[in-house]
Amino acid sequence: STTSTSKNRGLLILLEGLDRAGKTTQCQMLCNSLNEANGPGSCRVQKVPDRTTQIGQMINSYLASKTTLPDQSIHLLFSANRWELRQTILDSIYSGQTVILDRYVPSGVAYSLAKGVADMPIDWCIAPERGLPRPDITLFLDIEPEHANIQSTREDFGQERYEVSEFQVRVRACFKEILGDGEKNSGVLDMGKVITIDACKDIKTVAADIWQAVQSQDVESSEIATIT
Ligand code: DGP
Ligand code: NA
Ligand code: NA
Repeated sequence: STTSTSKNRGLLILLEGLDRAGKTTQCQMLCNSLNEANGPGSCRVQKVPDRTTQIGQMINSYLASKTTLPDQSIHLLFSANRWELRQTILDSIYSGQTVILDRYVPSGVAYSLAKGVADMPIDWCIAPERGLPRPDITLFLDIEPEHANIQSTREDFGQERYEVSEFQVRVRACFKEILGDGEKNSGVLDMGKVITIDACKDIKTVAADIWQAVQSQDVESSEIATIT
């Protein structure tokens, strides 16, 4: 089983990718499939950033361009938002529930790095993420930025701060630097087993590819790893 392992913990599964890659739809489809296979409530989706907390509301306001903040400040707020989620993620996993993350640390590093701010080198960007739970599997939903709208179920693309094509091209390059090419440890960050999914395919094919990738993954340790 992919959710309740022989080690009796759930999996931490991350879906990453550019805006409009179809992450939210695919997170829900994967979660539904896992709940069907392993029982209702055996899996849940956690959206990151979680915009419901006070820090999340500051992030939401920044993304809507209702407030401005120094690049360093917003970077640290996104990270703080993930730290707010840490304990509930760990509680879920050690109670046997699989957690699917809709974005996480790679977004945190890639979106800041893509800004090209001189005093925010990659080590600076990664530093506040160290110690957070490390995903067992990271699925990178890869799209060509110019094809993004084909997959989009969102009518409102372009409303938020980062939803600009030239910026998305740079974010994609940063994701690849961070996550690598799928070979172990080829990326700058250890995000567990990294699998690139061609997310330009139709929704059902992408869902099937994700399902197959998750099925072939076993938990290697009873303890969840941390990001180093
Ligand atoms: P989403 O709610 O998934 O649409 O994400 C909102 C936007 O914020 C999206 O353009 C990606 C970006 N984003 C997500 N996480 C982070 C982060 O940790 N840092 C930065 N700078 N941007 C992020
Ligand atoms: Na977005
Ligand atoms: Na995030």
